[in-house]
Order: sequence, then structure tokens, then C-alpha cells
Amino acid sequence: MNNTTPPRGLLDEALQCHLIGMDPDVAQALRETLCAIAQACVRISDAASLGMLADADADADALAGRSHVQGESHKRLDQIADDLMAASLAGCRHVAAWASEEHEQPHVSHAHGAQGAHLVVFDPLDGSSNIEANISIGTIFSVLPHRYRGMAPGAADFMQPGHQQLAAGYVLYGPATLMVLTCRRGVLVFGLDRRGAAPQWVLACDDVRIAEHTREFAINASNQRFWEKPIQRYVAECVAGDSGPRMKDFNMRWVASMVAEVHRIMTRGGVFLYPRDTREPRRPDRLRLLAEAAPMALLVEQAGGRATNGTSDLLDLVPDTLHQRVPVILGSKDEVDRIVSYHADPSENVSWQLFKTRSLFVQPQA
Ligand code: AFP
Repeated sequence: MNNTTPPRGLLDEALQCHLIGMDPDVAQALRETLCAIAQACVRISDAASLGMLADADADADALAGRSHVQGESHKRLDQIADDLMAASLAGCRHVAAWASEEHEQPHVSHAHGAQGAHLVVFDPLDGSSNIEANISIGTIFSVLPHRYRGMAPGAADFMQPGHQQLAAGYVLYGPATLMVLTCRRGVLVFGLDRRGAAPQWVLACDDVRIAEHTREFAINASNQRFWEKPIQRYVAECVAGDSGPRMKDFNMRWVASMVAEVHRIMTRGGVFLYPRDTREPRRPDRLRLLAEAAPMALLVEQAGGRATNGTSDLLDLVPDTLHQRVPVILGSKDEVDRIVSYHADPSENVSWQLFKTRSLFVQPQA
């Protein structure tokens, strides 16, 4: 990440500068939608930072017969995050509908369903299995165009390939709360500054570039015996280190929180793999295309990296269902190129390379 001369500016004004040259009405709509998302994430950050204390407050309130803040006593943090995002999007005049990882169906805005310019997809709290351990978690979001203005959108309107996204980003709730954002004009990083009377998103970097070369990979190695051959080969070669065909040592990381993994890659390069596996034949893929893979792919590509399912660019995949899952391989370009070449190698005998993006395979259910 290149931030030798840190830029400054608050979210709205930074986006105003960043979107110069775009149709002013289109730019304003995008700014307002992104600010609504960012505002929700400030509140999610507040809730996340309370951690176990939120439960303690709820317990104390329950014992005393008091109702907890917003009636949210004992709600799981991912449900709270989901509610906060939904409330913020409902108040934004440009959001026609939103789809959350937490719900089967999209939610159409009561007030702006027909006229809103945007559809928003989000994973309110990615890595939520890490919450109890106080490990970094995050929110992932994607803004798609509402193509049939004048009509209330349905699930079919969300079935757009990732390259149609108008913007995408994530918020990382770690030692610092950071928002990493793209409007297809490079990648920006904002930090949440809590020193003033009200928390503010401050621009910290306006040109994130992912290192092309890396010696670091991230994968859940406990699934090794279930991977397909190209992934087996890639990881075996990395692990073989300087005595293997790569002739250099590699390092491995696994946070089990995709936002944290992607942010590490943005910062110092690397490759993240959640490949197809045969653990549960009816559910060979783990990550969701619309809420996780596509927004991360847009960010990574805008930062000079590459994102694929092994045979096709993630941004080219057209979802069949709202919660469709896909294999995800993303990060430093050279490594992703290498993994793609292993998938294309006929000697690796990848059963599904014949079918490319989708078709004869039964699509896994959410
Ligand atoms: P949760 O939000 O259910 O914790 O899932 C997060 C995630 O989808 C993604 O962030 C990680 O890459 C992946 O799961 C880690 O999963 P495993 O470590 O269980 O393989």
C-alpha cells in the first residue's frame, strides 16, 4: 500500500473530488449511498467494540427488568450489524433494495423501491465466528445499478456480474477501523477517527496497489485432502520452499476472516484461496459470489491484483441465485496467474475445467 504522502479529507468531500468528471447526479447518488453504508459501519464498529460488555449490559438490564438499547438485548452481533445496515439503507433515497447475507430474499425499500438508482448487497459481519476470540471482523458491501427504474426490484435484478458493480468495499473492525473502497477509479482507504465530538471517516490512502510478487499465501490447510489437483500442486510447491520448484520459501497465514485476509493482501501482497473442495459434495464452495467474492474481486482488480475461481475471472460470473457460492482465489497477480495456469494444464485433470463458469454442475444451495 502506497501512503508515503498521506492525503487528507473527510469521506463526503474526498468522494466529491474522487468522482469529478462523472455525471454530477450520478456521482451525488453514489456518494449518498456510500455515506449511508459508511454511517451504518460507524455504528457497527461501536457495537463490535463493546464486545463482551454488550452482553454484560444486556444481562444487567434484563436482571433489572429494563429494556436494552433499542430492544437489542442478547441479539447476536451479526444480527445487530444487519439491522443497522438495513436501517441506514432504508433512509437513503437512492437505494431501491438491498440483499444481506443474513436473509434469503432481498428487501425492497418502502420509500424508494421503484425510483432508487442502486441495489446494495452486503455481508454485515464477515468472520463472525471470530467474534468471541476478539479477532478482526468486517463488513463487505457492493453497489449495483437498479437497471429497471420505475419498477420495484426483485431477486432477479441482483443477478448481475461483478463487473457491473458501481462501487464495492469493506470495513475492517480491527485495532483500527478502516474502510477500503472502490468506485472503479482505484482503491481508497479511510480511517475512522474518533478523536473529535463525532467519529469521522478520514482519507488515509488514495492509491492502494497490491504487490505483484509475494511469498505469502492464505488457505485453510485443514481441508487439504479435499482440494482439487491444481490447488494441491500450488500449495505443495509453496510448502516445498527453496528446495522445491519455486526455489524460495513461503509464509502462510489464516485468520478465517476474509476481510482481514484481503486487507493484509492490500497492505503487503499475498494470495488468498478458498477453493472448491469435496468435504460436502452438495456444497463444494464456501464463499458467496454477490456478498463476498464479487466486491472483493473488484477491489483487488482495482488495486492491480487478480481474482478468479480458477478458470474464470470472478467479475465475469453471473449469479444464478442470490446466495450462490463460488471458489475464490485472489491477490497478487503473479501468483494468481500461476494458479490459473495450473487449472488450465490438462495434466492436472480438473473435472470442471470443461464447464468453465457454470452449466452442467448442479449449483450448490445456500
Ligand atoms: P463467518 O462469517 O461465518 O465466520 O465466515 C467467514 C468466512 O466466510 C470467511 O471470512 C473466511 O474466509 C472463511 O469463512 C473461513 O472459514 P474456515 O476457516 O471455517 O474455513
